[in-house]
Amino acid sequence: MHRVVPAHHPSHRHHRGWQRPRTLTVWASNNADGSKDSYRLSTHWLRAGLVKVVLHNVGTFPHQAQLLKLHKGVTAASYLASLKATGGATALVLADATGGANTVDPGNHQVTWVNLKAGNYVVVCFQDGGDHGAPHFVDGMYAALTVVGHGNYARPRGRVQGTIAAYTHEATSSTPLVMGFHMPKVIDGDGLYKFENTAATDTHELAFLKLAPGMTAKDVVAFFNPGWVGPPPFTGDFGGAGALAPGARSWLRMNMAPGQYVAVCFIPDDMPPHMPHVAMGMAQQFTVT
Ligand SMILES: [Cu+2]
Repeated sequence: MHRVVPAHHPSHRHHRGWQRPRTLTVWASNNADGSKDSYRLSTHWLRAGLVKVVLHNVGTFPHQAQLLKLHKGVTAASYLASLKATGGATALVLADATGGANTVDPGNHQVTWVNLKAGNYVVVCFQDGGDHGAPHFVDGMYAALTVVGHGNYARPRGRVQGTIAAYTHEATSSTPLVMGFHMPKVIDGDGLYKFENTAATDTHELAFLKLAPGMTAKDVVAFFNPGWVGPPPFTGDFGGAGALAPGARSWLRMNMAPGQYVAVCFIPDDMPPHMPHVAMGMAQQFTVT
């Protein structure tokens, strides 16, 4: 028998957060010369818990959608002002990296999932492709986002095919500092994978580059250091998962054609001269089938 729940029943008085969506779709675009970049967001409110983040690059330069949770007292406006004043150097001083969809080439997309707690967030593109080389947040690729309510920790549906773990092994008296990725040597190009940051203090991201023929992860590291001669050893951005604070995790749906790829992290090191982690050796080659 059909049961009608009366309007005054407690189930009709959910916390308002319960009615907020749990999917954030971001369309990233730019004008012809790259002097203006912009996001369109499906929502500026999300419900706490497992959130699906979908990035569509509808522009003509590579773009990303990095989520960051602002520290108490930091507003979206003050954070942007600080990023602009410091060229992005305060990104992880005033906020925690909370995943998102990493950089994809024009026409491509990336799907990720992450558990978010209530708070004030921003979506930021730190890429600097364009006519004058400024990071895209300077040109408008920046948005505020609010997460409300309570959510239980959850993982996406579907079989997780493997784990990619970013790590930092701090230097000891007998071993050097090493950063890298523990990951399967062969990745399913449509598979669902977990990404976790096992470092104690470093923020790490997971970005995929396609290797140019004959090139290796060593070449990619060399490219981001002084002295590289010749064309880039990679041919494009194939997504990945946004940066995560130490101890955090997310999931991503791979979107790569078969071939040779490299996983890299561009987060600037917290120690001077603040080299991107990839230049310090954080690059791992893998095969996509
Ligand atoms: Cu890193």
